[in-house]
Amino acid sequence: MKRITKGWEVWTVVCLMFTSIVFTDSCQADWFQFQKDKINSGQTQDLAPITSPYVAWSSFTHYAGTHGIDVTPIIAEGKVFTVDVDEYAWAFDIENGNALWSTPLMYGPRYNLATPAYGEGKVFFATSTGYIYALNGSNGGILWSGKLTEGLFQEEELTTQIVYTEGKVYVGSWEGVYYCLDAAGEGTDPKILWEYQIDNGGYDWWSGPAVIGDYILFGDTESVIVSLDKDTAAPKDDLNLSQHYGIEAGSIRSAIVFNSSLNRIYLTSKNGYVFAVGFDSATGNFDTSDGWLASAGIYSASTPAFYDGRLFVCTGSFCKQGSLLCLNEADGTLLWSHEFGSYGSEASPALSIQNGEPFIYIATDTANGAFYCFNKDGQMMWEHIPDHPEYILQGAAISGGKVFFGNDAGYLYCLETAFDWDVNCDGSVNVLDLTLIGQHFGETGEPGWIREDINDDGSINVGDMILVGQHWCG
Ligand SMILES: [Ca+2]
Ligand SMILES: [Ca+2]
Repeated sequence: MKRITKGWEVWTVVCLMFTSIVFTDSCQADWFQFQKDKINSGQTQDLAPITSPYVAWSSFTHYAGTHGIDVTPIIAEGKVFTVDVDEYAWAFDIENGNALWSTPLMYGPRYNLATPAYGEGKVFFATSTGYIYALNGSNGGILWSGKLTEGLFQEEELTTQIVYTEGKVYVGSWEGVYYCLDAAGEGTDPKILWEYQIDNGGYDWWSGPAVIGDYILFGDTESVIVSLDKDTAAPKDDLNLSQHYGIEAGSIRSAIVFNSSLNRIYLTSKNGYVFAVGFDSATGNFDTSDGWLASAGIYSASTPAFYDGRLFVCTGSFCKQGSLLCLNEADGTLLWSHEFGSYGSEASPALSIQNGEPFIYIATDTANGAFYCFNKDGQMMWEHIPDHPEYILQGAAISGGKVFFGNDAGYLYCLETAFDWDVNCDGSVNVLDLTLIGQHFGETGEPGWIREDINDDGSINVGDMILVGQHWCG
């Protein structure tokens, strides 16, 4: 008790001396669409928390039955955009989570799986009722909109993520049509530039496109991937993965990611396979003499992400046990896996590259769905279960030291690294942190062995309390 009293005296002095907090902004890049860009790279050089995450902000959208937010957030204009179960489109201030606008898309409620995309000041949304919308990113006003699909019920769904690039918007439907639209629209209507229709099968959830050079690539429910001219839809090449590899690949629920150094694409299929296939971005042709096939063991809907010879991918779902896998990018052999237990993850890994090392961000699809950071060797850096726990169907967006995700409770979360002096990682520097130091006052150990040793000198003492005082925010 005496030690705590001593600490309080010191705190009183330093509190009078220091009244302001200094924050340093880290570099902030945008995350315009699913897995960040038109090739679904899923990686950024921006920082993200690798230790001590805290909820910088959380914002509620809507919740209905068992669903809330089922798409990955996207980042542009200093805003975080998402769409919820009631088909409300939202923009939140990236710094504080304040709702800047929300726009009811007219034909909800149905839960949406199409991650929106941003381009030229517009946010493009596709819905499970088959409508496409372009909203003004500044105020949420609907610039143009219209229905694309013709079927009913599930046949009505626009099912894939949206990709925007160079004035064009791409999206696919359950009933088997891929669309290319003019981002400018036609008055208040959509302007379709081309449609590509298949006779058998359709486009499964999340089987979004990649635009690589002059070509657009995507996979279908019959395990066929195609390469088309992105401007005309003229077919360039196709590959039936089941036939080529002599397997039952199943429907493709993955987008395609491109490694421009190796001239390879990666994707997964529903029956638990991971594919690496050579792709010549100059000619638009697949090169089946390059690449490999790996078994992921169980269902996957995850779009892989890669960095420096390692490929990361998730398996499982709310009802299927699954893992985070790391494969050798050279030959598809398993380097490590982290098992989740009776459930898995349908997230696509998002990577933050820090000092040349990838950190992997994913979430789990279970009732207490958690958000995770792993390092490249499979060590779990942290696990965060939201204060409104629910299933987390999708992955994350990363920007400027923050990581963003939504869950089925209808909450959008922003996690950031807690400052060293925020001992209990609650986002405030106050009496609670000072109390924790007081409880360990006088203890010694390895430098920084507990968070209370803020100055990493191996002793819990006045020096640590001064740091709290210097950053006091009440
Ligand atoms: Ca605190
Ligand atoms: Ca210390």
